[in-house]
Amino acid sequence: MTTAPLPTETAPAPASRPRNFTRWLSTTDHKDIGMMYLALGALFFLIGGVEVLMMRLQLARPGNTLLQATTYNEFFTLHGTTMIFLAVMPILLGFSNYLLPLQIGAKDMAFPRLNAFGFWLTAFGGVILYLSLLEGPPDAGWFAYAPLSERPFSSSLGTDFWAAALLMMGMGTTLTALNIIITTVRYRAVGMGLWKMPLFSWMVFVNSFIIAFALPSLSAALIMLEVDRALGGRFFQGGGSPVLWQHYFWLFGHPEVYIMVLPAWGIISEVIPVFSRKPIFGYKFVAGSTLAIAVLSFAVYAHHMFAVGFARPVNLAFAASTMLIAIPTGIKVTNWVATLWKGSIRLTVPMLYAIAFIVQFTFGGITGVSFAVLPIDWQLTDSYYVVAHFHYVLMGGTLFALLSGLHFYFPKMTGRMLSEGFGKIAFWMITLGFNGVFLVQHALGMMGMPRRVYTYPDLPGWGALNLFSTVSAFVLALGLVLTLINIVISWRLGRIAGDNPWGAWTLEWATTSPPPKGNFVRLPPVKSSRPLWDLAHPEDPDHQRPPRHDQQGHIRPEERNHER
Ligand code: HEM
Ligand SMILES: [Cu+2]
Repeated sequence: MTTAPLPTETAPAPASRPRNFTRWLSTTDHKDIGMMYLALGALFFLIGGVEVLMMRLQLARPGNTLLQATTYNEFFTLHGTTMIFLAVMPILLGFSNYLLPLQIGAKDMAFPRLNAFGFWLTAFGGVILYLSLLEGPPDAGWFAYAPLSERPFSSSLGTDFWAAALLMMGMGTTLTALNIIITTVRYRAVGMGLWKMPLFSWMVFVNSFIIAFALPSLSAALIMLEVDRALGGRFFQGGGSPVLWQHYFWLFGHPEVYIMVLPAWGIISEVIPVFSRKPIFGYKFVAGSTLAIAVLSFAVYAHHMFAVGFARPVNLAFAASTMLIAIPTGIKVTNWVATLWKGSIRLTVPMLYAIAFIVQFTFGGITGVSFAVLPIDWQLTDSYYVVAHFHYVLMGGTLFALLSGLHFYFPKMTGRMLSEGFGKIAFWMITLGFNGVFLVQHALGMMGMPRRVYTYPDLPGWGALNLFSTVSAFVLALGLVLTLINIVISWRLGRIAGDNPWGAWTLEWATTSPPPKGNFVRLPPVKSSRPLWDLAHPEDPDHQRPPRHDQQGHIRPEERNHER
């Protein structure tokens, strides 16, 4: 194994960190904004977590009376909305903001002030959502189906706050996406073609197009809903069509799943090669399949609506597209596993999270495809099987990838290493806790337990499985608290990281940790997708390697086991 030496002269000490609170308010540095997104996401993750622990306590035994029905409705609405829009989205925008300019060798985003504006819109969206507590929180679920979300059935102002919050956050996210697109197109380092971009940047780039095309559908739906609610309009009520809401919502809602998962895939595609000491297997396939997914993510949206009762050809079309999207997704999983294959694997904490990601995400993907089989969907829709499925994708998938990224990039962001020992204990608690919470919910769903119920009767097995799920949730929560403690302590006392502690190959590791304002003192030349490898191995650079396969398509013998 070879570890790349540090390729740059050491840059001067970073002078760009805001030192006091008011500077945080006015900063336009992409790294500061990235950190603020991460902090915002962590804060709301905590809030969404407390909400869900209350829900799990209520569900711990049959006939429990800790929460009332209405309170439970408010909690799951706030939990779902918070986790998606205020925890996961800000965290992935935080990584995108922090890393994209560094990975492509840029000084900052194309429009730094717009970038800051996007952040503050998101933050104020969060404030508005929680201001609803004063007026009665929203209670129509995170997808706010009409007519439940219309005035006659949801008369408090909560749903109006909810809609206003989502509109504001949507605007912020869209502006950020446009900024990312322009930054990527205009500010890549000399020599970095689109197909040489690090995979995280590549996926964030593609993701920004999904954002730009998906969010308008949500915004339109929200405005129509407000016309109904505030002005007595009839889009989704009184002769309008409640199903219209579902079309608008899921035309945003399914791409949203990929909006959350693409950056996660990007992180995994950075972490796996570094800790296998091999280049990613099939770079072009990993990158290219992302494009297929971007298109298909819109084409599958009505698989959330099979229970509506479409005509048969419509059902078939959406079932088929849903099965189809498993192909480019499967390509990615195959490429990650092939990268692990015969690599010299280092089981660091980021790598552990990445491996858990692959297993759990694949599992969640398979239960997802099972819904494309219509009779299965009709049987299991709105049951705990669905809750189990989407938590495997969103938490076992996305959130585990974000935790992988956190442990991988913490040294770059703070200059210090997280404790590996602490990290491993937390990893096992989080992984066992997570699987404990959600694995049994597949069984509960198949036994007939509906979702969104605040309590349930004492049917055989229901009480025991729910109790197991609740206890596991606390193990999981404890693991997350340990992670937080690890962050706080290591930030002050952790081992000094240096520029490139993991021996990685992309440009963000070619500058100091944390990077100075303007990011780089001098950029190394970029000729392949692994510039730091090329720099460290002038005798064997990526861009001069003969193809790995001979003319018959077999891997050449000297390529087998070759560490690149
Ligand atoms: C900390 C671990 C978590 C636990 C224990 C948990 C548990 C739950 C529970 C019990 C429900 C209510 C199910 C129902 O009554 O239908 C729920 C709903 C939901 N959760 Fe989580 N969750 C967790 C993390 C997350 C994360 C990380 C996300 C997203 C990224 C998320 C997204 C959602 C969504 C979208 C809903 C649906 C809300 C709705 O029905 O409107 N959860 N979760
Ligand atoms: Cu979907």
